[in-house]
Amino acid sequence: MQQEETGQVITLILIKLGGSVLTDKAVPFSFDEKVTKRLSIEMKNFSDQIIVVHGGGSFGHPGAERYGLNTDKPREVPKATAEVRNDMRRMNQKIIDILIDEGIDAVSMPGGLVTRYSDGELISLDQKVFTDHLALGTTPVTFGDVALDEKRGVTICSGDDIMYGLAQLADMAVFVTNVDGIFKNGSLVEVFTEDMLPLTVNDIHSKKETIDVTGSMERKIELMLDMSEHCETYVVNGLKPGRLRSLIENKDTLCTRVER
Ligand code: IP8
Repeated sequence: MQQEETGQVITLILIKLGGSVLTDKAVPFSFDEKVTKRLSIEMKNFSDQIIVVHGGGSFGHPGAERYGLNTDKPREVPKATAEVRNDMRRMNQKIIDILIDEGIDAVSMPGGLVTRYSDGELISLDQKVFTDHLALGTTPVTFGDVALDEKRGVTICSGDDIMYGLAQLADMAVFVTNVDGIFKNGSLVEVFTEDMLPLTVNDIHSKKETIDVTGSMERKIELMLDMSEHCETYVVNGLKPGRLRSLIENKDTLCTRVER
């Protein structure tokens, strides 16, 4: 949280637009312009600062899987890096175009250029490049990417890792997904705490037939629990109009808050 000279308090919100909201993960290179546009409208004219993070969806995950980029032995590294980076930049360009059309001064900050990995683990993220762009008044838009890895050559940088790496700066983090929140024993949970783990198969609402190289729902929840020590952390359904906007305006809406 920052205090402006005027005394006004500026908060920073991290918003991750999940790949399953922006694309149909089962159809390579599909992109839902309508949903992206609506979510952009929900994020605009907002008084607090925002960093947008987006996932790979149907652009990033098929290539990442094809070349084993999330394993300790990625294949055809030069070609894989070029292709998957290009696929992610094509997706990012579509999002940036829509955000700018909606009047948001969105600037692209590829995840692979602001992170470093070792053996698949995030070891550093350049927070300053984000705060400097926020200070300019722009809205950084970063995304899952192919990143350098000091042991493997390259690895996948997931949007979730970037969320984690930025959590210390933020007041609130929102994971925008294609489900209403986190479910336990078939019911939506309002506040999800660590003692509710593990989840059962029935609680995991992800389509099994789609590719997601960056892991399980449980891994995501562990990461959200860690993030919740720095900022309020939520999961919300981005396919339901208005929920993201209500959440960032601190109005009541259906979602899950994650709290350690
Ligand atoms: O969808 C993955 O990002 P995520 C990025 O946030 C690639 O896990 C390139 C697969």
